[in-house]
Amino acid sequence: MTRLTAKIIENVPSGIAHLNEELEKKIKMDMRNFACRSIGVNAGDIDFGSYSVAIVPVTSGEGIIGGFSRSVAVAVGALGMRSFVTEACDVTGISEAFSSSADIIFMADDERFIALNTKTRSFSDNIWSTARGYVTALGLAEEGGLEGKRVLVIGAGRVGREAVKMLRNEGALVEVTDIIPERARMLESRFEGVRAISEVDEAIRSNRLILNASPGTIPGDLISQDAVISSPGVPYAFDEEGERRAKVIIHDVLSLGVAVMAVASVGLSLFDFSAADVVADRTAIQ
Ligand code: 2YH
Repeated sequence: MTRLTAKIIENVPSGIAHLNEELEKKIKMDMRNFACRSIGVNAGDIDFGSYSVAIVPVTSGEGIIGGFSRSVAVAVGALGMRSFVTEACDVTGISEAFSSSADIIFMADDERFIALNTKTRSFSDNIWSTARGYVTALGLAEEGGLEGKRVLVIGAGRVGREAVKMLRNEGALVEVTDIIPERARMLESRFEGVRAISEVDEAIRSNRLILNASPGTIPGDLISQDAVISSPGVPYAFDEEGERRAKVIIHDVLSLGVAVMAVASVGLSLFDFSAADVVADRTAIQ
């Protein structure tokens, strides 16, 4: 899985207003409504200002990513929740968050990035939330939604696999490709309506709807005119030619996934976004 770097996320805090404007243009709603739509709740049912959200920096593994916690705090704050980064890291940071009566605690190590609701025990995971958000965004950007339409998923890693399942649940026909062909074939054998594709260039040429969950670049001359693309993959995959050809490219490096995590962790969703499912799936496929 791609690890974020300080460089990749450096513009998250200053770019949050622009991201909201882009969402309004591309999917006709702001980030708060987008996050609520992603998990199936009404924005009006959540009193955003009543939530206090702590972000705890975590030093384990490869350690702190410069600007990560602050970027998460800014994205959560943009929803209207009160957010702060704890002064202490790790376990001391969690204790600081609890003693400050935080309702929700965000924290990430090298494997997992989660939000825990301290009051309700609701729990959300960045992998699930990112897939959920980008599938939702694709459906909003495509006129008439995704039902019965063919969608190419590039990358069968953790986000890609979740996205394949969600797209099938939305009634899309899914083509999936990965540099490790076995990963795509595994999804084909597990889910009806999913086809593993080994010829990636041809797959990109012949699909107008694309969910890119890979870290690779996508040459613009492969992208079909009027393509609708939802792209959680980092780094950014597109060149000027691709941007010119595509009708819409929805992409950001952190905030959209965080926004969905925040709303999911409130605990009103009827969705089953159990983190256990994400973990079980990972061990089954790798
Ligand atoms: O970027 C990551 C991992 N690849 C997991 C992401 C799941 N989609 N983790 C962030 C690590 C943050 C660091 N521990 C910090 O600054 O607190």
